[in-house]
Amino acid sequence: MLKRAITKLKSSDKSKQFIKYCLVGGVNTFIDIGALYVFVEYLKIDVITASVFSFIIAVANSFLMNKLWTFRNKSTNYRKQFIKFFIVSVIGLGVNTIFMFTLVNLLSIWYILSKVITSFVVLTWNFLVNKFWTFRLFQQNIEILKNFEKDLSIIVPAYNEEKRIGKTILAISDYITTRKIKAEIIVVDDGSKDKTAQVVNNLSKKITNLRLVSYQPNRGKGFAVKKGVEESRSKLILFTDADGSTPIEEYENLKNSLDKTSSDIAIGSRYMAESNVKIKQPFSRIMIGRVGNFLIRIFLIENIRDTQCGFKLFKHTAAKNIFHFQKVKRFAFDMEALTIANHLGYKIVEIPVTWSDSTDSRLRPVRDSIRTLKDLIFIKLNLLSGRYRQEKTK
Ligand SMILES: Nc1nc2c(ncn2[C@@H]2O[C@H](COP(=O)(O)OP(=O)(O)O)[C@@H](O)[C@H]2O)c(=O)[nH]1
Ligand SMILES: [Mg+2]
Repeated sequence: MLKRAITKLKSSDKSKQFIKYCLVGGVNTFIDIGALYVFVEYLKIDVITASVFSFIIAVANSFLMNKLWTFRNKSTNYRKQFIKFFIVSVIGLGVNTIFMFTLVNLLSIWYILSKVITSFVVLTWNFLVNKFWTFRLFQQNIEILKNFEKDLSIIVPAYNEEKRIGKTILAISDYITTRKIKAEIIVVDDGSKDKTAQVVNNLSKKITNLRLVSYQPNRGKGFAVKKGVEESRSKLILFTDADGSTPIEEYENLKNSLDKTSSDIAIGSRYMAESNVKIKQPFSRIMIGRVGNFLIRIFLIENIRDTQCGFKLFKHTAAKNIFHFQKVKRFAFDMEALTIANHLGYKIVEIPVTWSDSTDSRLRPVRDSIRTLKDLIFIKLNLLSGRYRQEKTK
């Protein structure tokens, strides 16, 4: 019963698309004839040339209407899609001519009936090829939960963190216990050379909702967070650093802002007037961060002051969709996540947080700045070539 209802709903969605496509076709017939009339009568262009121009105008209009309305296609690659659409239209015109010739001249069918049959064939051909080729969207197999096991997953990426992570986990665990939050802590450790895994495993004997995800070899913070998101089965997903630079208490501010502003993502920020930076990062790191933010603003997304703060909260669906497309494995993954979020139309709110920098850092300024710069270009190219284009799963 439910299955049948779903199938019906899906098919009605498809037929809606086809009806829209036919409507666009109708509008275009008017545009085509109207433009032809103007060219011939007012601009005194000969009929054949005018009909080529009017055909191109009609195709251009039909392209835009179908892209933006019928198929709601978000790809920014207009040129490639238009070329495809044009090819389909020209072939359609060819099919139209062949059909008309065959039906009217060879089979002697009344020309109006022939036109009806031909239009139906050509429209269906155009519709299908445009749907599955020109405006193809890659439907992804993303598992989006509707029933959550927990309210919150706290992901802590950790690399060589034996000294810092114990204190951070205890603080998080205390916090969720006193606040009675139904949460789990997921530590993602990849190839640490110290006793990180052992420390976490020991703690997990006392803290039941603590989990360790481990793999080899080391692949960077971005990859670790992605792994954590894949593991999460909670309504909200937070990631935070193992050094506890931002205290877990800030979670509440982020969550409240998510609710208040109906956003999908709340990100901690160190660079807002109300931010409370107790211990600053070293000057060189602040400079790197600032330059990074500046470049991001120019190239990728405006309006975000601090893309790099390691404290970010996502709604389940947003996190699953965004991290599915995540490709950057190292420190630029934040920028990529926010770029994808923006591209998929998720709403981001930036919240001032407390930050006490921990001098020990996994980031190596020169090597990682160069990598980040390279990643920035990689992200922009992905964006332009439509690699983040895929339809999001609801
Ligand atoms: N799993 C994993 N975590 C990482 C990796 N690199 C950094 N991290 C974690 O990312 C967080 C931020 O790193 P940190 O060295 O404090 O960077 P900084 O605060 O930006 O200087 C910490 O929890 C690190 O353990 C990595 O390659 N793998
Ligand atoms: Mg740190």
